[in-house]
This record gives sequence, C-alpha cells and structure tokens, in this order.
Amino acid sequence: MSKQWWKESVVYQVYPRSFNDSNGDGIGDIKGITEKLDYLQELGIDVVWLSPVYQSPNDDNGYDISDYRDIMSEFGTMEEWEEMLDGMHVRGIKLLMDLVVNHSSDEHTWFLESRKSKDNEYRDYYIWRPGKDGKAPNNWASFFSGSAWQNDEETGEYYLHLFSKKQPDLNWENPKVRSEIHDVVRFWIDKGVDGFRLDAIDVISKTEGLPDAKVVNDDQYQWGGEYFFNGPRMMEFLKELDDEVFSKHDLMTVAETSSADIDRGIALTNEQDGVVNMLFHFEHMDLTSGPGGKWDQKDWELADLKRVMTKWQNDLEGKGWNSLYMENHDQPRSVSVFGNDKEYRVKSAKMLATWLHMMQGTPYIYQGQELGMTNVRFGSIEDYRDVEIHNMYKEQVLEKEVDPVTVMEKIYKKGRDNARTPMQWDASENAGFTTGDPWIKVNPNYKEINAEEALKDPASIFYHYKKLIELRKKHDVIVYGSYKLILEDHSEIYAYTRTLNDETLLVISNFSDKTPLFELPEDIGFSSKELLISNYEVGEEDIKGFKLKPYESRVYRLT
Ligand code: TEU
Ligand code: CA
Repeated sequence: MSKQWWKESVVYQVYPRSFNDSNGDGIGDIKGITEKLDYLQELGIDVVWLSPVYQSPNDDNGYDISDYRDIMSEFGTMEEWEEMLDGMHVRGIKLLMDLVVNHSSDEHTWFLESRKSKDNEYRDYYIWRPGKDGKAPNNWASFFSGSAWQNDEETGEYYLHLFSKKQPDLNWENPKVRSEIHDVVRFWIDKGVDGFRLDAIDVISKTEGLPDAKVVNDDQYQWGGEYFFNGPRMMEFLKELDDEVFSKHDLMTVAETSSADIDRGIALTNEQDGVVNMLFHFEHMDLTSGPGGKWDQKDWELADLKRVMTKWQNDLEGKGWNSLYMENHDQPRSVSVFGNDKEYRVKSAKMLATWLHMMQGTPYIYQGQELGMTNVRFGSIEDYRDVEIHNMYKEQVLEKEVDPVTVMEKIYKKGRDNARTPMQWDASENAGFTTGDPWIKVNPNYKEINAEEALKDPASIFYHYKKLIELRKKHDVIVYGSYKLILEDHSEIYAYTRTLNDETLLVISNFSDKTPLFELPEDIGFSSKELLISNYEVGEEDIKGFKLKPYESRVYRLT
C-alpha cells in the first residue's frame, strides 16, 4: 500500500458559522477561525476541512453559493481568508475547501441570467423543463421535502433543485458548466489551498429523460435516487475534473457520496484510475434510519455497526481509502447516538474516538467532537435554523397533520442543528462563542462542557484525541495495518486487530454500560504487550480474559 500524507493525516472540520465570532454580530467568521489556530495546533490535527465560506444568501448556510470566487460578507474578506490560510500553513496545517458544485445559489449570476429567457446564453447552465399537465416535469422529491422542481414565472418552466429551491442543480451535461467549475477549482488552487471536499458529488449526473420515480407510497413526491445517484456520466465527469485539474497538483480530495456502496467506493478512490483520494460513505450513519429515509428513524444495533464498518475496512483494503467519521455538520452528535451522553459521556466519547481512530482510513474530527459536545433539545421549532428541518416540519405538521410532538422528537434525534449549535469555548455567556446574539442558541450544557475546562483537565476528551493523533504519528500500524474483526458475535464488545509485519494492535471497545467479559482469541499470539491508550486506569493484568468497565476501551500493541 502506497504511503501518502493524506493517509497519515487527521482532519478537523470547521463549520464556520458556529465556530467563533470575532466581531460580536453573532455569526462565526474567518477571523474567529484564525484566533483559534493555536487551539487546533494544540490538538495536533494536520488538515482543516472548512465548510463553505463563499458568498451566499445562506438559505443552506453557505451550501448555496452565489459567487465561487468571493468570501461571504458575514464571514469577512479575502484578505482575512488569506491571513487565515497563512496562519494555518505557518503551523503546518493544510486547508481543504468545500466544493459545492452540484448546484449553485439561485442568486448566482449564472442563474439570474438563466431564468431570464429560454434563449439566454446561460439557460443551459441549469436543468429547465416544461411542466406536465400543469404539474412538475416529474414526481421527484427533494432531499429537503416537497417537489424537486420549482416553477419559475419568468418563462413558465420548471428548474430542478434536488436540495432547497434556492439551490438549482447545475447542468453538468453542458461542457461550459464543467469548464467553469474547473476554473473555480484552479482559482482556489492558485490561492494555495491543499485540497477539496466534493459536496453531494454522487448526484451530478442525472439519467437521460429524467424518468418518474417508482411510486412506493401515497406521497405526492417520490424518491428518485435511482435516476440521479451515480448517474451514467458521473465517473466520466469526475475523471475529467481529475485529469484537467486535480491530478496536476498534490492535493487531498474527498468525495461526499451518500449513496456509495463498496464498488463505488473502490471505483472512486483506487490509486490506479480513481478520481479522488477517499470518500465519505453513509452506511453507518444510515443505521439509524429505516427505508423511508432520515426521518424514518430506528435504533442502531451493534451487530450492524460491526457488519458495516468491517465490510468497508476489509473490502477497501489495498483497493481504495476510507474516511473515518462519526460526525459532521449534517449528523447528530456521535456521543448522543452511539455513546451515552448522560452517565458515561466522557468515557463513551473517548471509547468512540479510540474505536474510530484505530481503524484504517483518514480520521475526521468535527468541531466540538473533541469536547464531547452533545445533541440539543430546543423547546420550540422557532429555535431551529436549518432549512431541512423547517421544510420537513411544515410538510409533516401543516400538510400531513402529524402531531408536532412526534415531529420534534424526530428533530431531536437527527436534526442537523444538533451539530450546529455554537462551539463551546468557555463558561461565559454564550459559551464564549460571541459577545452578541448567537445566530442559533447555544447548547445549555456549555458551563460543564467547554474547551477551557477541557484544556485544564489532563483526563479530558480533548487530550484523549490529542493522544490518539500523537499515536498515529508514532506507529505505522495505525495508518497502514490490516484490519480484522474478532469476537464477531459479541453483543457488547466491538474488538478488532490491526496488523503490519510483526506488529499487532488489539483494539477493544465496550459499547455498553454493562461489564462484559473480554476473552482473547487463542490465535492471537504475542511475547510482549504495551498499553497504548485507555479510558480507565489499567493495571498490569493478564489480557487473556478480563471484565471491561462501562464503555471501557483499550488499545494494546502486541509484538
Ligand atoms: O449534503 C449532501 C447530502 O448527502 C445530504 O443528503 C445530506 O445527507 C443532508 O444533509 C441530509 O440530511 C451536502 C452538505 O453536507 C449539506 O450540508 C448540504 O445541505 C447539501 O450537500 C446541499 O449542498
Ligand atoms: Ca462575526
């Protein structure tokens, strides 16, 4: 397996709106990030993935871009962005920008032109169709509820928007659109960025004719995924982007693909003819959803988590590369879902961190995850800001007359604002995030959970992450070792090994508040053992068999 810097790195995701506000307007900004670079350096991360900071009307917090070459006024200026980048580079931190090019904002000049007339030179930059019998061109549902089509008065036609109606899909079939996108990427490479995260990149190619989705229930709009996920020209478009732009530079690239299976993962990330370095698949995140999508919720099972993670570990080995993540700005807080955010918040957050960082792939830390930040339960729908949450709430409560209490419970479980409450810096008002009125409320637990406390406490989750990152730099086996699941059928323990040459890591995680017995499989032989990291005090005991404490995790290096 080839050695690469992006395999050896740990990435930290910054969601700028919620990270740190430097000027008291309640909105996180670029200067705010620069102020916290020492904090990131202390943690030891190698790369920052910065969620979008481009000019945007913020219908979807920057994922609706109105100018790809300018910085959002609320976040600051290009000069401040350059200072931030310099500040990162001086500290040895690289920067990944978010590339959101499945769609633009409806306020982008391309779209403003495009909607003007059917023969405007930008018309074909987007996907316009006449209506059918006074209705939308097909029955597709948007990711964010309702129809994926919006009728536009100017010309009487509809445009496609897989996300919000302020995020019209770009028409990748048009070579001009693709070359505009290449130019945008070159622009940021020239400014010195080190890589890109490719937003929703598995929906850029739609099936010709845009066929109606299969009707599976009596909803007005239906899931058309089979006609826009992994469309016929997706790989060709990405290959072109790679050949024309990415491959000419030493970049790190990661594809966000909510639909990817193993074969797609290999096609995208293999080192021979792949198009990106690594991918975010969603299979583990989807363990808390039923067939009806993210609002059709269910409990996850450890057996399924083992099956999904193990499949990606084993099947990508030597053929592609995993991104390791349990949180981001679209997902609830991992300690609230996969750990225990009540009695065992600190223990379970450390266990999850260890369990994830010891797998094969590049680990991602989402802002606040290193503090064990938790989900939030705001009392009113008015306290929420996310367009996805509001669209869903309206559809469920107003149109389908579902009980609002039931809908709020769904939001508490999987709403994206769980991860978007302001970063908790200290115990002062608004968690030290802003001196003004925060754009979204702070999680009320900030007095207990915050960075200042964490930095004072050698046993904090923060220092646990720091140690995991240090270990990664010391032991090649953490980056390059092969994974093997052990104790497959155990209902509480998730254990695996990583092996490189004559070195073996033994990673043991108790995913429960019980005290199950760990029994070492007989075929794991060794002559000496070294405890690399744990979340409880561990004595010099025999590891052939021992009882684990609630959410206990240990990593041994066996030689
Ligand atoms: O998300 C794309 C994506 O795959 C969505 O299905 C995502 O899972 C969604 O948040 C469902 O809850 C990306 C961004 O990460 C997201 O923040 C944006 O809203 C979206 O693209 C549109 O740009
Ligand atoms: Ca600000």
